[in-house]
Amino acid sequence: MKLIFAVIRDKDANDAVEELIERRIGVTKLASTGGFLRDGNTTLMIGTEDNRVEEVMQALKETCAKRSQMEVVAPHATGGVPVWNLGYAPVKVEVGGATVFVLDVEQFRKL
Ligand code: 2BA
Repeated sequence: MKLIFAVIRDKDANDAVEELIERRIGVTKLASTGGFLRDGNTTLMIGTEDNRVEEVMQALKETCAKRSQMEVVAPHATGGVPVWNLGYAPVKVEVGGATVFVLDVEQFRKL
């Protein structure tokens, strides 16, 4: 058995959990904070059979992989300076990504 820790973006967490639950893979969602940015992120704790690790990776890739997406930048994102032309301009930003650790589980018991 393996225990997988996946550090993902908060925004991707619901999709990732739904995808795992749909595949009948157990998951616990933990609120976490990145040491570098000191910003909130989500850590998923996933216990699964060895032969399903790749399926978990696939589920995480589908829901959390790094991708570019168009986002509308609100005026405050310009640093408080009103920029009429840029106020609500859609810009391409990179979102998502997952940092994944796979550990061997010595014992798994439910007491
Ligand atoms: P990522 O490398 O994608 O890491 C995203 C989050 O994953 C990290 O958030 C942290 O919560 C977790 N993580 C990454 N590597 C880990 C590890 N070896 N052990 C445990 N947890 C780990 P943050 O620490 O807030 O980092 C956010 C992003 O800042 C990182 O994205 C990376 O692009 C950048 N970064 C992190 N440390 C850096 C450093 N020393 N210098 C420059 N950039 C750094």
